Amino acid sequence: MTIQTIKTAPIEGQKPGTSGLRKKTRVFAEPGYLENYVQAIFDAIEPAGKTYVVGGDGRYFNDRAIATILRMAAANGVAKVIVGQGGILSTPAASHLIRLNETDGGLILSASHNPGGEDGDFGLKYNIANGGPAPEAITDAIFANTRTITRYKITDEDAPGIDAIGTFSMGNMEVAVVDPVTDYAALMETLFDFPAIAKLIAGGFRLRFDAMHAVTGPYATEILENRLGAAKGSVVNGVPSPDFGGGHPDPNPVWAKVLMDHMFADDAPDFGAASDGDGDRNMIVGRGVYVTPSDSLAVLAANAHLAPGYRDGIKGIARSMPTSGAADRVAQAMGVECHQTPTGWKFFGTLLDAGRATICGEESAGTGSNHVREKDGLWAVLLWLNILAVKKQSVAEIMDAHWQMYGRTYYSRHDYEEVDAEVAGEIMSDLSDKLDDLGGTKAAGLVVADAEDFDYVDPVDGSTATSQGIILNFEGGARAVLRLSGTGTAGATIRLYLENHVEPEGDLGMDPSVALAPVAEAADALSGLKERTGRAGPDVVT
Ligand code: VG1
Ligand code: CO
Repeated sequence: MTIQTIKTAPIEGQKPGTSGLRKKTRVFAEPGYLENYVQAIFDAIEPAGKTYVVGGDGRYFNDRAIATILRMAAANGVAKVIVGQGGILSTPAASHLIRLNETDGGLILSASHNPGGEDGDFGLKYNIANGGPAPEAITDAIFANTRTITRYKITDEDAPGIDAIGTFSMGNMEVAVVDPVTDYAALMETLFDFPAIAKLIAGGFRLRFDAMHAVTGPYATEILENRLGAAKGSVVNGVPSPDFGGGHPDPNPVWAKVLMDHMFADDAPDFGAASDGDGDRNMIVGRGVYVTPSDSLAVLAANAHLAPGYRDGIKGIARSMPTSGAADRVAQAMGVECHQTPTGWKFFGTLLDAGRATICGEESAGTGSNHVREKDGLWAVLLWLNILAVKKQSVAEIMDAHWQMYGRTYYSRHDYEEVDAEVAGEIMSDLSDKLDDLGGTKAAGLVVADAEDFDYVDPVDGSTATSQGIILNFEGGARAVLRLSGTGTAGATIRLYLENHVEPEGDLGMDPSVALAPVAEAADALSGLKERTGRAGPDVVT
């Protein structure tokens, strides 16, 4: 095996502050592009003699990218790579393998919920030894390397085939190809009462899991059908496809509309769920009832003790800033810590490591716990099933009881996609400039109580993140948040997050769009969102 050192030039690409690189697949596949990014990672982490996990969500280019990464890992002196069979690993399963094998980290290939395929998106991120996304100090170093890189190292030897389980060698590097599902499924069995869930299902409880042609298919089929006894065919779209069947693997009522329709039909099953491209997100639907991710986080936190893995209770709850305050009310009632972090799972890592949070969640359909250091779609599904099995209530009954106790926080997110980046930046900076003067301002019948540009200081390690979104608090408890997406690959996406809390004695049965209409109008009046983007309304409402 000979190591080749190939001359290269800096690449454009990573947004500072994001935990990985997401780009159009065609850009990633340009000669040298992936190689440059991989070398930028290796130059930031001193990989010689270390062990890493490598796997991805199976989208187009996954296989070729893994072959390149293996050749570069060998050339950079890596001792061992653990790779999922066929290149497949869901993001939570990769996080688990990193932790289980006490490796030094991992490379996860995914653009998550972004569409895949030759004309879709591709992505790559580095996770650290705790199993979680690299913190900003490391991603900033990687970013800096992409701007100064002059060469990358690669072997002339081809990577071994990874379609069969086994151990191979590339020079001094060992390549262990492992089953992607086995260890993850075993972990789930330690957390949840599988016999109780199996009994529920054997008693006639019906479920449908839509894997959206993405990575969770094999995991869901093994766990839900093979181990828990759900009828064959309960998992739909369960074979990962390179372009996700031409779909958009984002589990929300818009992109998972087929599942939504199914769950609102006359013969709907008792429980429906979906997951995203890389398996870290979840959507939960009961018969005739959609559970918002913010509410799901609150319900899971309130009932986690019903599952064996959380029998002793939870230490704290953490949610991303735009996620609704529903979980805060649960934390308060339980007397546990409650944290509000910037968007992105990496901010939960320090809290989980320090034992200051057990359950974490984001409004974008991500929930998880201290069992790994990523959000985990199937974990949320299984915790819901465990709760349903113990409570012997329907999803609708559980939601009603929750709202009767804590009140209901109506919630919705409006996305304005592919906005001109300059216009989007101006909307945010103009709003930011006038925050101090907004208190007392009337808009659409609401009065601004206060406004802030969200800055975060990590309570564990003191690291900071600034300007993470603009919060508009209104008198009476409603809130609007505006922030720019960090995961899009075309133009800018402005996200407007809306919430309105109603106490238990108030109207708990409103249509969310009605409950939130004044908040949306007020946020629009204060930011000029529609006028300045030239849009009549949002592109996606979830
Ligand atoms: C989105 C979500 C955020 C999530 C991120 C990664 O980011 O809003 O909550 O952490 O995607 O999720 P943004 O910057 O576009 O709003 V995934 O499933 O890509 O790993
Ligand atoms: Co994802």
